[in-house]
Amino acid sequence: MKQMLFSVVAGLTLSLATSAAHAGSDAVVVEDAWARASIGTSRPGAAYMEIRNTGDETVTVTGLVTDLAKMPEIHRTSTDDRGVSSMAPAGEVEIAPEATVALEPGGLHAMLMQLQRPMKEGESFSLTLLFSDGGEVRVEIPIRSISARGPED
Ligand SMILES: [Cu+2]
Repeated sequence: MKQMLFSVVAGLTLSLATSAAHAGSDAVVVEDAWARASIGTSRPGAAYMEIRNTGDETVTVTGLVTDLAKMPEIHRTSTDDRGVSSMAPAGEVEIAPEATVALEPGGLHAMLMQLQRPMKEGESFSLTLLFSDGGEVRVEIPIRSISARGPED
């Protein structure tokens, strides 16, 4: 009897693990990541990408980690009614099921403060997105030219 109970429990655990494979941050896909080259390290860099939630539950980005910058943070640029733009930390970023959040010039972006080395065109760096469910998504980000405006430049 004890033996049978164990196998039922084991089977249940297995099926839960299988269904969780495409839920939460495991269901996150990052596309079109790019960054602009920097002149040096005195000013912060920025990176852009599309973060798509292919799952059926909301996911929350809680932070960023990269060895390129000591203080990577998601910022939001906003423009007031006089046309003056400013930016501030965006805090946690929620992505609804089937939704895509774009990090793009003039909007949300990954701000790379305290650069540890210059961002050189043609090189790439890795950036890890941290999620509230404990998951991490690592993205390799190609560095485009200093005048790039999108992932194809
Ligand atoms: Cu910023």
